[in-house]
Amino acid sequence: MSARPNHESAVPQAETTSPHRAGFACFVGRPNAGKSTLTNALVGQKVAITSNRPQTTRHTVRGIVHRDDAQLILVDTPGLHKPRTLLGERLNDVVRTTWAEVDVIGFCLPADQKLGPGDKYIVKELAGIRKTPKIAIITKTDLVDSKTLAEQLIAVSALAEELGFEWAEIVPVSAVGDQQVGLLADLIAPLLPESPPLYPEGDLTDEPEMVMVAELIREAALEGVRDELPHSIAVVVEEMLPREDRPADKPLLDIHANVYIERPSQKGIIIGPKGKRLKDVGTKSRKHIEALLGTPVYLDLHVKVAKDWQRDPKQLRKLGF
Ligand SMILES: Nc1nc2c(ncn2[C@@H]2O[C@H](COP(=O)(O)OP(=O)(O)OP(=O)(O)O)[C@@H](O)[C@H]2O)c(=O)[nH]1
Ligand SMILES: [Mg+2]
Repeated sequence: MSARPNHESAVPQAETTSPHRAGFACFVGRPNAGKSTLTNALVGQKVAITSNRPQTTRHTVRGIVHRDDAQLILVDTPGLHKPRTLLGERLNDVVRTTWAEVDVIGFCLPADQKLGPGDKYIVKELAGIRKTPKIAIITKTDLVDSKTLAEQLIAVSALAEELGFEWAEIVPVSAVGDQQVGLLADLIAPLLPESPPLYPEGDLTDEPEMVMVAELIREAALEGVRDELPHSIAVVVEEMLPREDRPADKPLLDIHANVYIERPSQKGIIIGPKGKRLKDVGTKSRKHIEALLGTPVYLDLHVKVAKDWQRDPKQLRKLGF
């Protein structure tokens, strides 16, 4: 990842009494901790897909928060986990590269789960990054009572002490309940370096449209699938072309995308009886894609087998990892 955009794209800023700040803050934590949901809540728009399946995010996604006093570039990362495949290893590498580059690290810990070995493993690594301020973010506070939350706050604080560092802040938030999300931005802003904005006003992400479209299809495909299948799904948009011979006031965008799975036996599950499941995935994701692109879309989905792609370097490269 190249951490900073080209400075030529930076927007000049008038002198003010308190200096303008801009920089990068990443969210790290176990899979399913609520990192992407929090990123979206802060940005105020969906820039990262979310699901109740672990390991939903597979690349870093930047979400940009524009304020008068600061520009926060949030870097949502894949959940750090014990890797079982080459893909898993690659995802963990992405997380480690990211937290070494950012100005602030936000460690996300769900309020409704006891601080476990997976969390300790991550925080131990974070403790080694001395120079970067670290914020502990207790997510999903809407799911617990105040006593459980208080215990979690104490546990995360004690863990840092044990490892010989102190959190710059400890913040409980609920992205779904919109509790303290604004406060979190208020706490990150002063930790960023003095800088003019790094992205033009109005940019909420730097994700390419084709990637966002593929992600929206994957998000719809993840719904309702279980066990190993969520991990086996990958989506690649092959083509996005305006349909020819359409009147100017009735445009249509043709999108051709492939949904990859790992084994022929998974094909039937994804497609469903008489193709119903795949059709539902198409209908659901098309709505989100149309909202994103602001144009009617014809979505053509094909299911293909990329044998054991999570473990195969060649296939991984083809799928963009
Ligand atoms: N009740 C509640 N649920 C939440 C909250 N934030 C996230 N969730 C749910 O938790 C699940 C995981 O959320 P994600 O944002 O995808 O988690 P993640 O940390 O990005 O997961 P990975 O990308 O797999 O690492 C989803 O079902 C979310 O709806 C919250 O504040 N409250
Ligand atoms: Mg995520």
